[in-house]
Amino acid sequence: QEYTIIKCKVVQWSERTQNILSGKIPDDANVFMVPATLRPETMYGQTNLFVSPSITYGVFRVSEKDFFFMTNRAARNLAFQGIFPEWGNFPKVAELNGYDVIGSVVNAPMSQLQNVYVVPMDTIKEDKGTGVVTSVPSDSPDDYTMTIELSKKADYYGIRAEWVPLDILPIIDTPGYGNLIAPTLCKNMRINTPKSSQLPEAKEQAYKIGFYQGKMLVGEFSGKPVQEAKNLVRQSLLDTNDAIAYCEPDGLAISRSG
Ligand code: ZZB
Repeated sequence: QEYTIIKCKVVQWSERTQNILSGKIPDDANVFMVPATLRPETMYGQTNLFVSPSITYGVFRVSEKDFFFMTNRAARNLAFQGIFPEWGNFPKVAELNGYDVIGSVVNAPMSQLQNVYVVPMDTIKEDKGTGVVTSVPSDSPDDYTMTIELSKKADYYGIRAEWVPLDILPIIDTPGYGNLIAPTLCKNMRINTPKSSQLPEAKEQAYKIGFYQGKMLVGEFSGKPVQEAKNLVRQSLLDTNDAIAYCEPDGLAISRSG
């Protein structure tokens, strides 16, 4: 799978994380939380960043001043793709639980909101991508149901309701499903929980319809079909150094040992 890794720079750590990281990274360090996405053209619609409260993440040094927050497994994979200074090495300077970083604020490149809060998502898989997921509730049924869930049960999830924006902005138009395909699909399929067994089907549909019939409504490539805009947005993110390319190995040797 060819993913795009988005560099979401931390602008404010949660208090727990400040304590854990103190002394472990330089004062002027840039730390990026790095979600992996298959849909770079949706980055305009990011509203949150998801981490799993039950996954252990690392902070890895990618250059003197730059650090990435992701799973061990992702760091190991990236170490064989020329992201770290030394081939095969992925120096870890700290370990954090997803739980620790909830409430931190990151910059979400291209997003209409600019800065977004880090919030929990239980269904993140440890063995996929970087273990960090950017939330695009307008176009991802998983993200939409989690957004609603979090805003309804903020206390239960240990967050503040205002961290989760509910004014979901349209970014892609599709015939038949309007400009908010994820909420529309969830409504049509009566999906109302992030644990719904219907979500994979909704996701499949959203991918297909978005890609083959979607048209951009915002950004530099507004008016263009998603099929065209996808690579243009990706290239633009790579050019501004807000993203890096990431190939997920499907061989077991590497991905299993994380
Ligand atoms: C932003 C985005 C916007 C995404 C969208 C999807 C959609 P897949 O399809 O199963 O291969 N993701 C990435 N890593 C993880 C993880 N570790 N656990 C759970 N979800 C993860 O999954 C790829 C997509 O799943 C990625 O692309 C990411 O969310 C999420 F509008 O990034 B995506 C219809 C989907 N739309």
